[in-house]
Amino acid sequence: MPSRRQFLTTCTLAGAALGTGQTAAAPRMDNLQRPPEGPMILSTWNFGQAANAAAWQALSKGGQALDAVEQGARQAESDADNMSVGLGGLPDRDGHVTLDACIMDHRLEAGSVCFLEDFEHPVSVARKVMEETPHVMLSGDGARQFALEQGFETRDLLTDRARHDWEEWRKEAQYAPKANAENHDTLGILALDHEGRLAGACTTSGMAFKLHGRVGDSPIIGAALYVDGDVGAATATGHGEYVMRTLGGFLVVELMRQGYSPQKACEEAIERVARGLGEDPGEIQVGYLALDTQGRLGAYSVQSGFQYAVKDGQRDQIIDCPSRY
Ligand code: SD4
Repeated sequence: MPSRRQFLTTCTLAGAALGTGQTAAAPRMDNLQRPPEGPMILSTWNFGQAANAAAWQALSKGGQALDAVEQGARQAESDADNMSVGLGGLPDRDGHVTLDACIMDHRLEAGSVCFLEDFEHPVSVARKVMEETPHVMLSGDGARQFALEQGFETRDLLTDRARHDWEEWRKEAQYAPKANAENHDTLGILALDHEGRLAGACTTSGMAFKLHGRVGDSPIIGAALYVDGDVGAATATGHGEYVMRTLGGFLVVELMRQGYSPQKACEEAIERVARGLGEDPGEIQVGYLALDTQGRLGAYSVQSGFQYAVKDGQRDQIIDCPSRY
């Protein structure tokens, strides 16, 4: 398989040979400014604190923001107690643990996998898609084949606990997958490194007991994750259908580009979600996190209960997110 660089070179030569004058888009150049307060890591939910620690360690070992978010996501993926990510994730209604993940850096480079089964670290497969292929997203069997070709090993991710919960659910289930405010634990992680590079990653087993084949927002670039190194980064958690319909990650970053603070950008993006919810959000939950190139952060959710974890040179905290309802 040609690498991304080889593919771009081929396209450039082909464009020139055809006399079209069209060349493939070159990766963007770094246009970095060191963040005044140093590096920062931001993650969804309280378990994000452990992910932040892994990400911080990657930074301290000389890693870049991209390495940090990958390591943070891998930590969550290996945590069998987290029942919405990787190992231990709750299955779909047919008993399959299907994974969605993506990763993106400050130069608009991005990789994603969705509807992938049997790999503990979908985020690392997504990074390989970004770095080793001319594509952004691989799904299902194709993603599996690619992961195997890249040397990833398969593993059964359905733990006894997740199987038990699924079997309990099946006793009552009417086979209508249902989201609720507690049924969310996706990891979205954003990092700003010493040099001012931004990156983000998102990883999940998705909505518990979803229809087989359902893909949520988490692997969709522009939905649960968007990063633009000139502006900022945003990630989402919660009821994916609401994030996908409003392209929340991209929206937050574009609002920051227009001058909104990260906080105001998250609030406006939640407002778009809330438009369809009326006076009562019911069980719908969406939470956004944002981080700009200066290390200013934003966080807002539809309803209370969403927490996020922040780590920088001074803080290592879990914070209750302000909410619309
Ligand atoms: C999804 N957004 O698949 C994910 C679920 C989630 O915290 O965020 N859970 O819809």
